[in-house]
Amino acid sequence: MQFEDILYEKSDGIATITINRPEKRNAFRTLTVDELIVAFQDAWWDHSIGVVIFTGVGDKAFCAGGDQSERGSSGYDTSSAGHEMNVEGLHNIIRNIPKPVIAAVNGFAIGGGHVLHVLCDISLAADTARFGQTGPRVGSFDAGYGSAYLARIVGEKKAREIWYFCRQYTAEEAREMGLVNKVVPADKLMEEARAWANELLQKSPTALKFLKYSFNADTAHIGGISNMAMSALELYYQTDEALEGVNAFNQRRPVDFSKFRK
Ligand code: 2NE
Repeated sequence: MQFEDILYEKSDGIATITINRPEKRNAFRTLTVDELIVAFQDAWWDHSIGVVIFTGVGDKAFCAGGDQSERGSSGYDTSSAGHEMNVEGLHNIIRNIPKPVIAAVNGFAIGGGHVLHVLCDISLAADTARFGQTGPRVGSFDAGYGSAYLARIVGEKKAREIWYFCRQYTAEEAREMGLVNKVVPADKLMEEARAWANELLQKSPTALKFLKYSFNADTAHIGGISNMAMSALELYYQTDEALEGVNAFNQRRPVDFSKFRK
């Protein structure tokens, strides 16, 4: 399989999917999302694969969310894939692939990149990793799994803090709030992820599948909210308010939302 924006390899029962845009802190564009979906689909149907490890290239970032340099008044540029960015499809496949997905968070997990690790079954973090949402600062939001499912994990108060204030949290803080399962030295992260994956490979795949679907069932209603939220986001991206957020980031200037407080 030929990919431009990701790396995909399979060995000894483990599929490793790696976002490969280090110059953009592994931010995803429309093509990246499509390629991730294709790789997850391949891992889904390949019966030699029991676990997926999801990570980013380099030591700076797991994923910095949507590529803001490709965002304009009609949302994310469609030219790299020929259609709108299918973030919802990516969320759904991480949730629904009937095998555990381990996020190996090797650096920044920010914005839509933070949501990706939140959706994984297990999150392991390098001690250098940093976590956070940025939506209200850059004119975006994930009012589907990104908020409602996050609240299931860290609780309502903490989830609201994370989204409203757009702060960054250390790996240790993330572990304390239940957002990651374990923190390890950065140079041991992939070794640790493979050890967790190998442990899972010793377990009954069918039992794991039913457990995953059982855990999912309790939050399945968020899928409906996600449909609404992603549609709302498409409309919001067309507003001057959302454009102020993304333009401020791209122009490296302070953001000013004051005139939109109406
Ligand atoms: C990730 C973070 C915190 C890293 O900061 P730092 O200081 O380590 O690096 P720097 O200098 O900000 O970034 C390095 C290079 O990566 C690019 C930057 O523009 C910069 O490029 P150069 O100036 O070297 O050319 N870069 C980083 N993140 C990018 C991004 N998301 N898109 C395009 N280029 C990016 C810091 O960079 C940061 O805060 N990044 C923005 C995070 C963000 O706001 N992401 C989007 C949130 S919205 C979203 O993801 C989303 C959603 O909410 C709903 C649906 C779909 C997507």
